[in-house]
Amino acid sequence: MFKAPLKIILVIRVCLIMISFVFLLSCNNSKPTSPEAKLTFESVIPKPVTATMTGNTFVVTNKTTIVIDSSGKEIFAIGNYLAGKLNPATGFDLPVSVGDGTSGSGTIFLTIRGGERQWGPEGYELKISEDQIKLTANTSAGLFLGIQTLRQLLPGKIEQSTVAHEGVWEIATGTIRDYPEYAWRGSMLDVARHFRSVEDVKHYIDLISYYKMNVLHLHLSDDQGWRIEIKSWPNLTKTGGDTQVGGGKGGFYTQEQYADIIAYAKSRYITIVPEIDMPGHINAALVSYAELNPGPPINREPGSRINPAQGSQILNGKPTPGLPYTGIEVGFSTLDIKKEVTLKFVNDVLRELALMTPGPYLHIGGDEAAVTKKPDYIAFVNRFKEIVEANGKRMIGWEEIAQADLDSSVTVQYWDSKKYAKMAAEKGAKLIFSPAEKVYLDMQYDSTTKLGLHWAAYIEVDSSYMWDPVTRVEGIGREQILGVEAPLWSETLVTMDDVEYMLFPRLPGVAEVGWTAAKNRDWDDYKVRLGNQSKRWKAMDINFYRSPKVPWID
Ligand code: TNX
Repeated sequence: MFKAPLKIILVIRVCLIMISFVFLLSCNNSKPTSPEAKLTFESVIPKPVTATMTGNTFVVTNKTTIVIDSSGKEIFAIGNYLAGKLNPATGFDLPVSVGDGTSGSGTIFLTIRGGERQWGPEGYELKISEDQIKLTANTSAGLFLGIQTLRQLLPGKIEQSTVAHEGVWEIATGTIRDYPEYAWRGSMLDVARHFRSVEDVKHYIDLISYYKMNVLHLHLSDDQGWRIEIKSWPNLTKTGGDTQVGGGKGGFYTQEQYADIIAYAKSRYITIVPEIDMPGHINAALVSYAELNPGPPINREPGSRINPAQGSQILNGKPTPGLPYTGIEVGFSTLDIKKEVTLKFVNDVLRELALMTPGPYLHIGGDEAAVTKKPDYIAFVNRFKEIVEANGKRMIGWEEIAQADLDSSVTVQYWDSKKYAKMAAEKGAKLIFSPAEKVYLDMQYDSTTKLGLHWAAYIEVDSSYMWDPVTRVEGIGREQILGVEAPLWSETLVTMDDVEYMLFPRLPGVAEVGWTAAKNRDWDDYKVRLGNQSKRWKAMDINFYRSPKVPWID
């Protein structure tokens, strides 16, 4: 009598448990991490300090909301920036609102409260559960950098500028805690040899900020062109801005355009470091003002405009200081320290440059001054330092400035000579590491590369990744190293496609050398993560070199 109902009760019980389990699962929206989302989570570049997965999935849907912890202008801009990165490919219109992060599921919550000291100003934590993503940082810069990681946690198609109809926007759940090894992670763009429009510079800023770089060094003058408006010396751009390598029309930034670039960089937490290259690499200024030329003025009235036809006559000839130059030889021009007008020129240029640059640094070049006498060179650099400081800024120069009287306020950019790098360190200067044979991104990948030069080395993607600032120059300790910078000289780079081809795939590796501690870096691990980036570059329409060293997955 009793036995049958007991069995039935048991079966009913088991059923109930199963039903409630399924119900619980569906309530939780719990979905195990897909292999794709797992791979994506493991492929972040630069590699974060720690990253652990918890096995489930957060899905961005049209119900997802972005919530910020205060109504401050800057944090609101960051919320909108994130929405701007997610909306085009998803086709959603994610709202940004202020809240305390407790408002239900499906939120991406951005907060600058509750961070840890150890993360510093650029660190962040991403806590991803099935129903919320919480991004915490100490500053808005940290939030911005955390968002770059978040972008990389989504499928590569998220970077498309048009709706990806087949897109499923899954993110693996887990926690990422992250902060940089070096404060200076930069790239230099040479806009002197080939000019780039403001829009192109903004695009460059977006490319480098995606990999958490925070400095853009603009090489604004060289023998072939002067690219920044100096109101007290108008011919610098009127005449000196007219040329570029190969004879193209060149160009320059007005002070307003330069301000626009700086504002854009600021919104991406990037500091602009402007460089006026002196006392060598100065031909564009000598062309613009005959009185700046060493010796007697050449063949024309001071300040007169050069006839472009006269310039084209020397296109393929030897460089003649004071005449327009569109070739690629270096080291033939110099300022003359004995002329009074020279110091007026330097004073005016650096004063105007300081006034239009909110960042703390002015770069005075100082490289390859092959026709400047050594005592003059040293006197020049010492004067540059005084003038830069009188204008409230700190001087940076290429490694050769190590020969001058430096102190701990100066930063030296090492590019070739370990001797100069050491000399700079011994004088107490800080160092930025840009070893040409590793991170000169204008160097060819191998002998078949059509663009670029190869005077320093052929640099394949593994070589540009496998080095470390601390072990690079014996005798320079970690505490004197500010960070790393990848220069892109542009003698051979005409279009933005050319620029992208030289940057990718090497740029992310240099960014990782700057961000990720050496003990967490390993080529065999890195190349797999790099191989997972190409889908992103395709979605962004980036032209890149498909290095045979990398297992591309796309
Ligand atoms: C050296 S490195 C230069 C530049 C060239 C570059 C080409 C340095 C400070 N000067 O003037 O553009 O090589 O790779």
